[in-house]
Amino acid sequence: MGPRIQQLAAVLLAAVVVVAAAREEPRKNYGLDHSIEAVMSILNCKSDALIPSYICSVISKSRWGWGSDDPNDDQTPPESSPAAPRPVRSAINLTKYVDALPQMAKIRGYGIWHGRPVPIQLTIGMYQTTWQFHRDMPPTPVFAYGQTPETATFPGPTIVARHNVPLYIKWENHLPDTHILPWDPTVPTAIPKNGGVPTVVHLHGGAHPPQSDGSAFAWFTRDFRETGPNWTQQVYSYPNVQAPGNLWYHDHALGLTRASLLAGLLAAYVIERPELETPMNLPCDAHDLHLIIADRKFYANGSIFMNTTGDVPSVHPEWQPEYFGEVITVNGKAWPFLAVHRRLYRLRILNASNARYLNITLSNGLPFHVVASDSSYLFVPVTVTNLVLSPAEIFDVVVDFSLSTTPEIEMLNSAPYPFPGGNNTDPNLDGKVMKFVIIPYGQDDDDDMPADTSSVPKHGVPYASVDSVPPPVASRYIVLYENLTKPDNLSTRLYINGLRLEDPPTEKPRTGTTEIWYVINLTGDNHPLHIHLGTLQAIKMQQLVDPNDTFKNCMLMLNDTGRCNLSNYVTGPTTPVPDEEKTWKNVVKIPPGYVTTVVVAFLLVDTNQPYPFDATAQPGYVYHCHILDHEDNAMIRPLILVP
Ligand SMILES: *[C@@H]1O[C@H](CO)[C@@H](O)[C@H](O)[C@H]1NC(C)=O
Ligand SMILES: *[C@@H]1O[C@H](CO)[C@@H](O)[C@H](O)[C@H]1NC(C)=O
Ligand SMILES: *[C@@H]1O[C@H](CO)[C@@H](O)[C@H](O)[C@H]1NC(C)=O
Ligand SMILES: *[C@@H]1O[C@H](CO)[C@@H](O)[C@H](O)[C@H]1NC(C)=O
Ligand SMILES: *[C@@H]1O[C@H](CO)[C@@H](O)[C@H](O)[C@H]1NC(C)=O
Ligand SMILES: *[C@@H]1O[C@H](CO)[C@@H](O)[C@H](O)[C@H]1NC(C)=O
Ligand SMILES: *[C@@H]1O[C@H](CO)[C@@H](O)[C@H](O)[C@H]1NC(C)=O
Ligand SMILES: *[C@@H]1O[C@H](CO)[C@@H](O)[C@H](O)[C@H]1NC(C)=O
Ligand SMILES: *[C@@H]1O[C@H](CO)[C@@H](O)[C@H](O)[C@H]1NC(C)=O
Ligand SMILES: *[C@@H]1O[C@H](CO)[C@@H](O)[C@H](O)[C@H]1NC(C)=O
Ligand SMILES: *[C@@H]1O[C@H](CO)[C@@H](O)[C@H](O)[C@H]1NC(C)=O
Ligand SMILES: CC(=O)N[C@H]1CO[C@H](CO)[C@@H](O)[C@@H]1O
Ligand SMILES: [Cu+2]
Repeated sequence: MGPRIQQLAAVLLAAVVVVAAAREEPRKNYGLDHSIEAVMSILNCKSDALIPSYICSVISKSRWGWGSDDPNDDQTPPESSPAAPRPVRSAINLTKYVDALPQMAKIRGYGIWHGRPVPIQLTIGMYQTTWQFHRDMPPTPVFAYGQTPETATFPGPTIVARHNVPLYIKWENHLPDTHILPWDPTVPTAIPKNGGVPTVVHLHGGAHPPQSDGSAFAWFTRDFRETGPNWTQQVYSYPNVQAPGNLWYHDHALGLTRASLLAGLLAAYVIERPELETPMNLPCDAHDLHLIIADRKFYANGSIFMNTTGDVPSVHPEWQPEYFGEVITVNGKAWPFLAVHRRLYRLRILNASNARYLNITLSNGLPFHVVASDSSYLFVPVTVTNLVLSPAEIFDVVVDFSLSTTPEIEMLNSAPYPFPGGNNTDPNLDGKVMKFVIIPYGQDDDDDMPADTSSVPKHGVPYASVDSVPPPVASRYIVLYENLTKPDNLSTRLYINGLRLEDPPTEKPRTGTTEIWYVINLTGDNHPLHIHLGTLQAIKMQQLVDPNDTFKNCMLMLNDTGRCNLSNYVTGPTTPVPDEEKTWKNVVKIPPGYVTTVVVAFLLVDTNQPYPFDATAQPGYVYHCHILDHEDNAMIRPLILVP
């Protein structure tokens, strides 16, 4: 079958499935905890019923509102420089923990046909709408994913797909003619001739054909009016052939990711495999939650703030190397709270910040039992008291709230920004993430809730180990550079191997093989390395000893690890790879001044089989830094697989 016929077949099949599913009431439960109804249910916790009354009374006492949308009516404290305009809302007095943590709507990414999951096609649109980030803030204009404009949310709906059941999605752009946030035409950017906001969707962590990867050059504007040079098709196909895990989907249009994700084009995607996961007996349904963390800064009128002045405006009038906001949002709410029972919860924590790293802890020291990281389960769960997340990184953890010694628990963040050498978080602002409020025994709003029989599994999956894949067939040096001004050291650009995205591909791995990448970070920042299609795992992190920048300066001139005598400098201490990161990852944190050795697998790691689709087709894939401001300018390179 050609791709077009396959597409048609899928559309027809989807129609059949929809009709069949409508007839098939009540749906069968396959003896799984994850009943389909629960998956489909919209766990929207807006209802006050979830908030015990004593908490509500505490909240109302601490209520603090602006009461005005007037940008000039800014109640921030006086600053040291009174001349500076102060359009930016201070978050200091945005009362924390007054909005309940919502769960985004779940969309089932498969149909049921004679009791079996079957492929369907979904349509998901991108809409401009408004979103209430905090009880006391005016509605904020956002770009959001949803099946309709009314149901579009920040973040968008969670798609729950089934292992080995293809899902087809028609992504529709309903966005206006202009972006709601500033972008910079001097960085490589998709610029349509006739206006409109270029978009293209990438499923982060997905193993899918290149035509469905969301190439930065495959963008399209509203109603497909205009398309980028690599655009081929309206409907994307996601085979879901990989191991089960946590993925996410977000915009990937050339030069616009930092603005479009900031505006709201991001959401979770899960691949489930019940025969493997049900025996793990993890908390499920209402006790299996997504926490999508993202930092934002707002104008006094509630609009998302993004600086319109670049740090070196003579080079890039608007581009800034990193976006940081002091307001931490979780599932689209600023410092929300969640009422929890004394039992186990599964929390799928995604850092969807543009540039902020997180180092999260629970204020009463309660540990996280990490069961998976990014889209892969661990070999065995790992218990930790803090988790360091780069942007785009996911940890899937179980927390046992029955062991809480306090009635309330704050989730705190201590990661300096930029990470690791930057400013410390403010303990009253970005140092806080959200709060868990323990529902006391006997005050249950659902006393008929069955006892908690879930558990932290003893074992994860055998394929998590780096030794489970075939030995590497090639090795490469990947060097991360930053162009800084002299003498101020302001960033004008970041890049990989001295090359641009537009330059011919140099990374051409053979599909079905594994490789070793030595990633050399010659910048001051930690960079989250993300490889489309492939999955990766750090095995060694060794510090460079280069006090006089001899190696760095040589590399800046020659870009040649041999002539610059790399081995003379890789002599520093090694830092162990944290146990909770020893599995197949979609992003690996690359520390500054280190050589990080990474195994990259271009095959299905659970079976060691090649991809059951043509991964060598055009337009290929990319790999890049997942600090979005870096990816846009332009820490991104093509990746072409060869037979
Ligand atoms: C913020 O709230 C605190 C305590 O309620 C108060 O002392 C402070 O003056 C407030 N700051 C502003 C800018 O309103
Ligand atoms: C909010 O204020 C900013 C800065 O003054 C302005 O650019 C933006 O258009 C305003 N947004 C709305 C929705 O009025
Ligand atoms: C915007 O960035 C410029 C350049 O770095 C800086 O001077 C200015 O203070 C920033 N504005 C705000 C409101 O943060
Ligand atoms: C979230 O991700 C951003 C970049 O994508 C990163 O800068 C930030 O540190 C991450 N935060 C956490 C808590 O992991
Ligand atoms: C994260 O925080 C913990 C405890 O707050 C600290 O011990 C650890 O060193 C931090 N990790 C990083 C990488 O900063
Ligand atoms: C770090 O703190 C300094 C001094 O307070 C401030 O000038 C700078 O803007 C801060 N950097 C960031 C990224 O917020
Ligand atoms: C670095 O910046 C300088 C001036 O800002 C520019 O001339 C040079 O081409 C840049 N180099 C790279 C590799 O971007
Ligand atoms: C810029 O970097 C150089 C070399 O690392 C350092 O010597 C200098 O102090 C830095 N300048 C500023 C203004 O930070
Ligand atoms: C820099 O070196 C890498 C190999 O380490 C190579 O692939 C790349 O083409 C080089 N860049 C330039 C600009 O020569
Ligand atoms: C670095 O430079 C200093 C002064 O120029 C010199 O004394 C020292 O030996 C150099 N260190 C190395 C490792 O080259
Ligand atoms: C994809 O777009 C780039 C940039 O315009 C172009 O160089 C390349 O040839 C295109 N590839 C395909 C397969 O269309
Ligand atoms: C800013 C910073 O820390 N840069 C370091 C990155 O790594 C190189 C390693 O050669 C160091 O020399 C730089 O000082
Ligand atoms: Cu980066």
